[in-house]
Amino acid sequence: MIEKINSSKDVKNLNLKEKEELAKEIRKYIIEVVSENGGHLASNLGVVELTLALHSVFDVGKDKIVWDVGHQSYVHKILTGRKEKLKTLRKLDGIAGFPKTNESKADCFNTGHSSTSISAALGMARARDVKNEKYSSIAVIGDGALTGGMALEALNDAGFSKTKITVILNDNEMSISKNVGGMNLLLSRLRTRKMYTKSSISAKKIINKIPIIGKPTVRIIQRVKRSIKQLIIPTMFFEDIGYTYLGPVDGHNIEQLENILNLSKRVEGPVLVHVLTKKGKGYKPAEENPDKFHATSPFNIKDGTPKTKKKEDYSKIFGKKLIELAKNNKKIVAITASMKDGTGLTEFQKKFPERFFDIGIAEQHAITMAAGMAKEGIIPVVPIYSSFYQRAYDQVIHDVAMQNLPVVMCVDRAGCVGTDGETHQGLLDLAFFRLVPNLIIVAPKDFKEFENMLEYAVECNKPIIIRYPRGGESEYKFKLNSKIEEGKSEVLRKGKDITIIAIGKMVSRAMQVADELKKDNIDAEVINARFLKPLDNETIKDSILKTKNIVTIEDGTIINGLATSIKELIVQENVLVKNIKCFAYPDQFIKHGSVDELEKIYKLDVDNIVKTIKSIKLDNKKEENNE
Ligand SMILES: Cc1ncc(C[n+]2csc(CCOP(=O)(O)OP(=O)(O)O)c2C)c(N)n1
Repeated sequence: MIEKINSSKDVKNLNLKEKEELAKEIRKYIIEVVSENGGHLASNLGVVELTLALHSVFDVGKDKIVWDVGHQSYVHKILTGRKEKLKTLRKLDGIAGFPKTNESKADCFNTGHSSTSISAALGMARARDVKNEKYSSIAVIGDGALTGGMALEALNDAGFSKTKITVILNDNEMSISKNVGGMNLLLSRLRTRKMYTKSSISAKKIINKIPIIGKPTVRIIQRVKRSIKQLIIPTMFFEDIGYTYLGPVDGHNIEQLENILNLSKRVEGPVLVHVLTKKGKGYKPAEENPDKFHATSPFNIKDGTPKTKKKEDYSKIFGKKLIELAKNNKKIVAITASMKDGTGLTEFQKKFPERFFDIGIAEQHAITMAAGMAKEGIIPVVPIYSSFYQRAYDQVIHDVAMQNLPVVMCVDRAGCVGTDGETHQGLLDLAFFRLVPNLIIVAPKDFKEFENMLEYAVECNKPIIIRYPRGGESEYKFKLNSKIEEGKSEVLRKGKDITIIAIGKMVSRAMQVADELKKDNIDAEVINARFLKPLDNETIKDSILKTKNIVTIEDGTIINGLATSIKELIVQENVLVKNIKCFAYPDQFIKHGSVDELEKIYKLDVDNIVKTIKSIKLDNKKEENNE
């Protein structure tokens, strides 16, 4: 069946049995691809029937479907001409793991960060009305994403607006881990009303027989539904805030899904369709461990075991060290925005359940709540991925930094993250946090330094950012790990020809580069900056005065990070410099690919850095000869 499918139209032409067969084949295909390439498995397996029904009922392309987060868009990609290309999923120059408007007209809006879909779909619906056009605007949002502030802001606005918009609530009771929060409680009450599903479907059959579709019909539907529901469910939250609520419906029954979606088309104003799905559906290991298979590295299909053994990574080191610190300091608490596993807090929760807070996909709330706790003498530690810290920028400024509150803000997945692509790259945090007064910003060169920094952070009594990369430490083994002191860098290697200043993960690269240069008799001094803020002006200045040649290396954007800090120092201190070369990512959004591939492309690998440095040294020698 899957061979015959190249577009939505092909799906529309299938009968129910064929669609059910297609669903099976799509599942098999997605499992094959993700087992090779890695990616988001469980969420995609959960939306196979829902996606088929959406493509059957709506005119995808003309009608706009916004996929919240977008990690569940593989089925949609298969149905919109990207079936073969799915084999290149998340690979350099291959198709992305999230919707991309430049990949297909069927992807009407880019997503990656949670809880944006209702806002975007409402925007498109309002644009439609302003332009007096006709199309449907649909947001497909998970129950996890519904815990995010943005989603609630948009629900609030859309419900009141009376704008025609469809919100499909894909409820699988899971965020990445088990979903949390009051919204989830509300949904669990709605979920259990199975009786209502049946009666609503039969009510729908009656309504479908009414020939005239228009305002009076819609009003009748809404009145009938409301009166039935008010009897069964005491408070109909969605209805009360302006939606026609349809459902819950079995998200793996294509016929019922098509019926309810067709019904939703006839309702005027905002409508919310509550769809119950199973995360990981159809693949036992994913059904049993939907959290592990939310996003997975390549695995063996037979039993779901990973193809390569996972090594120690920064998140795990973080979790272990935090437990050790928390044992001795009862004031330490951990806060996660729905990323318990990803940030390494699973064990912490088990050890200190009363000091662990999963607050939903709500980074803004996480930070302001942490500020509140810090104000009352608690030491909150908040690990959030770099790109999701973007969400909480104002909270870091307004609630933490401005009040100088000691919140330990751990920026996980900082720097280039690779295959998740541009929405998930953590390349901007050094730049945007550097602007904020009062913040201390540090980045460790290896696990040991990370542990030391964490220890320092919980004791420093100031707002502090610790940024660290995805994955493990580099293979370079450092001999030195001196005590962390505020604003003090670490000179790892003495040299006279050139000063290499690096931060975080790139410090090991600097050492490798220095080793290579030595082979050519270039004697590099290597400084581990440690603190981007406050920068160790004194040590860096002394070194530059000696070598007059500077190289900076960082795992972030070229703007306003380490490179900019050093350039500012040079100007402010009026230091005479012969050469300066800065290695960082350019001022653009960086696509998906492996970290190694991307580092080569952006000339951040050892070979390229060495080549560039050698070229400037040759220039120097020429200059010296001329002199
Ligand atoms: C702002 C932000 N924070 C965190 C994440 C990480 N994240 C990706 S998917 C996800 C859970 C989404 O759950 P849900 O919306 O229910 O979708 P499901 O995967 O269960 O279908 C999280 C926390 C994100 N993408 N964006």
